[in-house]
Amino acid sequence: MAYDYYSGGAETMTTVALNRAAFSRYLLLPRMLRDVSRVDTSHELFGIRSSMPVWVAPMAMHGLADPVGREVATCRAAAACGVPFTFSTVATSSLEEIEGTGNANRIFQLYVIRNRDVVRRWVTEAEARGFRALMVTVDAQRLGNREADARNKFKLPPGLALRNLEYLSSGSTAQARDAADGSGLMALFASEVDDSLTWEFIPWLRSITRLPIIVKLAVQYGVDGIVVSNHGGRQLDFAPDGLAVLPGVVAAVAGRVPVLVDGGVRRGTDVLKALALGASGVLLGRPVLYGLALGGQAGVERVLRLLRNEIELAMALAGCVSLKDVGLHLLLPVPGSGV
Ligand code: FMN
Repeated sequence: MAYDYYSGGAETMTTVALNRAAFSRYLLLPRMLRDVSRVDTSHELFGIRSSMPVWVAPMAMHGLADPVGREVATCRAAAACGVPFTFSTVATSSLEEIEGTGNANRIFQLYVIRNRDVVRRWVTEAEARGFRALMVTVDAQRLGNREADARNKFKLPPGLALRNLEYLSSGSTAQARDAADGSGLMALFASEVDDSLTWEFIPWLRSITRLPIIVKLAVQYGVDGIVVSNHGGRQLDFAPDGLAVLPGVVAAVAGRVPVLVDGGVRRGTDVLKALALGASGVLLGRPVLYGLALGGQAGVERVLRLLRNEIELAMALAGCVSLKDVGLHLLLPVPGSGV
């Protein structure tokens, strides 16, 4: 049940496959005879520093991978590797526990539920507890049709709770645990998440917080950053992969705010390609959960270190000394791949 939930996506899973395939549309053209004895992978966005141009993506329910460590273990691993951690609304740890991890670079991901008093409470509390930014997810007013979860009657195992949703009096955590049939998560989304949400929400959010607002897409509503994402292929099946639309988004944004991208990033070369196409950074999803399932905090640290080493080596081999050297000149579109 947990593996299907983590690895799966919507319906035919075409978008899940596209996310990986996208990176194969580009080859890398290295530059030679550059002094790469010291390669600097360090990165900063919104004042949030990272040891590499990668943040941990918001992902629900880390307790399915590591029932003891949960998001706390992931957040600690990210801290040990100098990587920012995004904490999902649908987490199995509390805001207080995450504050206690010692990771100074924490972002709170917001699913907008109908109950705006609780939304306000999350935002205020995240700000008070030292979270550095808000990431508003706007592609999940309804949950995608994840058929494996419905078949498995996906539910939250005993001993875990959706701590942020405990602020609701409606017993939503119980709903995720006890859906009569079908996916418990689907039942929870249908009852709590605001499917009437529009852009008018953004100015409201701006009025209640000083934190940077990142939308996981809209400069005109006063956001501070954008994540180009298809939710790891878990929402609209046949949504395009991030790389396909990234150059258009970057051109439209024209440098006004940073543009991140996610989906299918697995290798250091993937990160280079995303940056070369104009991304300001990438989010890393499933590999983090797989590391957590296999080795708890140490497993997540290993995943992040492997990726950082790959980025560093790829930069050296491509002749890039710092992230500023990564650009479109490195890319050779594969002939016939449509780019
Ligand atoms: N995105 C959110 O904004 N909020 C979530 O709670 C959330 N939960 C997720 C749970 C799982 C198991 C996975 C795999 C993804 C989830 N996502 C969520 C999407 C990720 O933030 C991210 O966009 C995606 O996983 C990136 O693709 P990748 O897994 O191929 O790296």
